[in-house]
Amino acid sequence: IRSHVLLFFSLERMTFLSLLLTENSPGEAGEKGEKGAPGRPGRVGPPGEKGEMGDKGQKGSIGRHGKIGPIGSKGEKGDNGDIGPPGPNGDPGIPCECSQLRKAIGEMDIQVAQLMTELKFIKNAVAGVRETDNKIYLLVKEEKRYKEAQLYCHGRGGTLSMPKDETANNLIASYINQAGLTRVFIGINDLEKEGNFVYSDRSPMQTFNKWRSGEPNNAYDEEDCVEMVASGGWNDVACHITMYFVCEFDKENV
Ligand SMILES: [Ca+2]
Ligand SMILES: [Ca+2]
Repeated sequence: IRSHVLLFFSLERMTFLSLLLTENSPGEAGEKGEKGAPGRPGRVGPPGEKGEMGDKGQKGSIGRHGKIGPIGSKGEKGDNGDIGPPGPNGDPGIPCECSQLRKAIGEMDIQVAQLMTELKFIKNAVAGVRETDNKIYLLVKEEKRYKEAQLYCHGRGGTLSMPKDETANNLIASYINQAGLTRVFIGINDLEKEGNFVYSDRSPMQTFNKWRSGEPNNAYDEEDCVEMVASGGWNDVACHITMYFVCEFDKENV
């Protein structure tokens, strides 16, 4: 600012001196001076009027990804999936002696069954046998058909009882009565030839017999086996019915 003020005053004094020289002694006009230096820039003008709104700018580029949001709430349980495919075969097992064990068990089962049968036989025997000088009689309290009863006695070294005299018949009858029974199979049949009764050892009937009145009658044409009733009497009956029976054993064979 101060340099401008000094310049201003120096310009004013030059103008005043110039005027004094003009009034006092007007000379001839000098030569035209050289062109002066360009003047200072002018003052800043007033702001212009507001222009019209420009065109809309272009769409900006896509912004950055936002931050990851908070964890949502737990969803509901889904349905069961399909059954998967079967898995691969397992490794082979350790070989065992199973077949031998099964065989052993099977044999033991058979032995147990045999022992049970023997036990029944012994129970019968303990219950009391009857004997004569040369025979032993055993009442078997198991209901069997005639042929099964005969097999049972034969399997134990005897036969179905064969009363061949009064003594034997009375003994068997007594045996039945004391056991509270009314009938048992005895070893007499006409299986091979109708009306031709023989003992279970195939020996023929002798003169001795204890047929009840009207027997044997071969009722319904099917009575080929013989029972003894409590009185000691005999009756031919069907072989397929089942009842208790009496075995006899020779003492020599026991
Ligand atoms: Ca008959
Ligand atoms: Ca009869």
